[in-house]
Amino acid sequence: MNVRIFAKAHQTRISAALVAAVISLFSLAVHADNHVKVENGYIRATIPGTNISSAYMVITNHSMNVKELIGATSNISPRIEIHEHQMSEGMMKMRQRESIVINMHDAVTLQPSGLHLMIFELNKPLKVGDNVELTLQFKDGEQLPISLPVESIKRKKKAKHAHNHH
Ligand SMILES: [Cu+2]
Repeated sequence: MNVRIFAKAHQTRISAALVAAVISLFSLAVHADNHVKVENGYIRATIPGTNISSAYMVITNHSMNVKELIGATSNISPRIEIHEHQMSEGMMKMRQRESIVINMHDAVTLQPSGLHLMIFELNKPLKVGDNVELTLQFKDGEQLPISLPVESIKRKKKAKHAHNHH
């Protein structure tokens, strides 16, 4: 009799802990909603005599929705486009894209020879060590401000290496 009562009390305590765990998981999920994370970002230093650059980064969608990147804005340039390098008839060609779709819990990598943000008409040269503020624009209206370090073209190899380990 005593044993049975003890067992029942114990069981009640477990289910209360379980409910608390479920509640905290649920609030974590709500908190993560609309959360897009940008990592490993950088922007290329300008080559003397040019006024263009490109930006690279890994964008991860931790939100509960499909996110669609439709562009970026910055006070360093009036014109930033989404570009993609593609092999076509044995030639590497660059074309503009309307957007990049990032599925739920998925990530896209903007990298040399792939997807990138192409920055035209820079109003000043970008030097290694500078930081550039960009705002990513999403189709659902979200605006995500990011800060990217300016890095030399040599970063290319390093980024590829890091990606292989991912
Ligand atoms: Cu481009």
